[in-house]
Amino acid sequence: MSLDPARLAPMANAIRALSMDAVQTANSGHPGMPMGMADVATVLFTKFLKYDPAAPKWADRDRFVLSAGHGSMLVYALLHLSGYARPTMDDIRNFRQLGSPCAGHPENFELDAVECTTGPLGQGLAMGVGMAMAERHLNAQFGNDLVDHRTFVIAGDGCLMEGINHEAIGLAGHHKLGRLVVLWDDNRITIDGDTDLSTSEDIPARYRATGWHVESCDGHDFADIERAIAAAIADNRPSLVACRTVIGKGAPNKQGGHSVHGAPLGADEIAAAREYLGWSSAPFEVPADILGDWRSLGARGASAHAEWAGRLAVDPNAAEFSRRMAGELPADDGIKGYIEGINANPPKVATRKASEMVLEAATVAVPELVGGSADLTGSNLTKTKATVAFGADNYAGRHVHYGIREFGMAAAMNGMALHGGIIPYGGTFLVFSDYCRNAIRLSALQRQRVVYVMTHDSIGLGEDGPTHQPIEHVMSLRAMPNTLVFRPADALETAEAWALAIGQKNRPSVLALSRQNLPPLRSDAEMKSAKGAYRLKAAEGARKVVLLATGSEVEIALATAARLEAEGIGADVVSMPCWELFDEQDAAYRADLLPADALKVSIEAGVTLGWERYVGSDGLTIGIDRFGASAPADVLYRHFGLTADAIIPKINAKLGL
Ligand SMILES: Cc1ncc(C[n+]2csc(CCOP(=O)(O)OP(=O)(O)O)c2C)c(N)n1
Ligand SMILES: [Mg+2]
Repeated sequence: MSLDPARLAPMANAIRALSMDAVQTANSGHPGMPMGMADVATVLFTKFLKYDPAAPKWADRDRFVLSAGHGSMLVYALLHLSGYARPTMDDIRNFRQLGSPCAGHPENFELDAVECTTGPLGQGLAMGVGMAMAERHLNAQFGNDLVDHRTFVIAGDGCLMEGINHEAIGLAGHHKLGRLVVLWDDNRITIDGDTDLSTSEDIPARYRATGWHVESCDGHDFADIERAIAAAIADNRPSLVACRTVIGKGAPNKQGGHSVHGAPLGADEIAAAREYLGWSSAPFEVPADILGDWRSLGARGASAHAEWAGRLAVDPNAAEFSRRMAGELPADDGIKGYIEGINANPPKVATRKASEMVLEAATVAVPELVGGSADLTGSNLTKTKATVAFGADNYAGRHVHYGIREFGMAAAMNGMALHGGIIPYGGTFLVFSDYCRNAIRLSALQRQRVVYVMTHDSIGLGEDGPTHQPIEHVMSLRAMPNTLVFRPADALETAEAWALAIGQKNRPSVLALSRQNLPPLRSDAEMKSAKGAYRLKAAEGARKVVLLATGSEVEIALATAARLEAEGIGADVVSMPCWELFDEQDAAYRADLLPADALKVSIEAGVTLGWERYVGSDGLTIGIDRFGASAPADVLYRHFGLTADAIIPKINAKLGL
């Protein structure tokens, strides 16, 4: 179809009408961004984007990310108009209401065609970078016949102003992700007012300096938009297209001002907008000819999809490609065999080292594992022999040097997981999980399999001191829904944690790993960590105490139990590598580990807040409720009372002995 403005303008106005009417009906939402970007989005969807509304998950579709997630009505309108089964017009009528997939912000788990959940500004663009990395990686592995698509992002001033933008575009520029195109809604308005209230940055200059190609266009001139996007696609660098737009375009009295950002236009202004746009249809009605234009353009993608399916059918790697894209692990993840090896000869190593050892096996057996580290590769031990560096000269590489960009790394990993075909894992120090915390939260909210390798997990890291010693981190990550937090106690539990983490199709895992060496505590083939907690040692004398511990403190619990037994006090030791999995066990299993008639004592080198859940209000919590200190690890363990010597008197006091 030609880009005859006479036909494109009403198509864009359909987006404007649906957006203003849905926000008005909900009495809540953001009309300004969808109305302002309606023209750009119409050109993108009608002229450039490769998609098939009948197959929203087609592997080789272009990815479209609405990073400015507050403008969610833009994507809902686009999907409906172009012919996706959902959202229906009723879904749009129920915008922002309970049960409607047209949620306040786009949610990947509500609509198949929503590529990622956006709203936390900046992260959509950063996930787009991960999607573009995934595309190049899989292209390098499977070739142009199967993987040959682009990632388009619509981002607002806010997305570009956030700190994560710096990290994300640095990665994209460095890796020359030429298939990434960011359409910037350059409306010079944010919530507070004009952007000159808060910024005087030369954004195009910053992008150019970071290795990007920059175009600009009049975001309300269809031909100019087409020219700019075509130029962006033609360039082999990632591209920013500055689309100069008027926020709320079409609302004659309010457009261009910040009042249209996030509030309904009101009945009078909506009537004025209908007049101004020449839009006479009732709310939620789109004239048949305009809908017909949208639908016929949407249907275009079916042939590209069919051609791709034809190529897949004869491709020698079809089965492997389909397996990876479906997120199914290979029959052998390499970990079972590895566990047999360490059980025969249990190593005394730090759990970060144990993680590297199991990854050596897993990265050979599971080619979709793509690792990385935020410049702590030698500390996090994420790189294996099978995983060489990813880069513009080798997109097939499987280890990403993310640089010192924790947030950018985590968001990119989300993008890779969402893209499909990759199980991303990446490392930093646990204490810096705060730097990427909102992206971990988005892994969980988006139900994505991302594995966070968070090493140096306690005061056990020693001399680097309190800035580097996690205290509240393990517990605060446990507070995050749909997230598994593992704190393994030895090499075997670390291997089990990895097997469990990569087996989770719909949630992220955080592995909290020690810097210091830990002795082997168990050697058996039963995957005991799968239950989240298990009895490592049963009381020999009459049981009076149950010690609950994780990670490096399980060793201390065992030493404490031995001393108690010597005094005639029977004590169980329960290793508890993953609270969340334990909480999923049946009541009988949980009650058996946490008997009512014993004193329950938790030992963990972190905040005690939360352990009451298991030890009860009359239990004992041993931990650290203050910041750490700089000293060798063994000195710190004594200083903070995490030794059998310090713990025994507290238990005796509780028992009234
Ligand atoms: C990380 C984050 N901080 C703050 C917000 C709240 N917020 C939503 S939209 C917005 C302003 C965004 O401005 P811009 O991107 O220019 O959008 P426009 O007003 O042009 O639609 C803010 C501060 C958010 N969603 N995410
Ligand atoms: Mg703006």
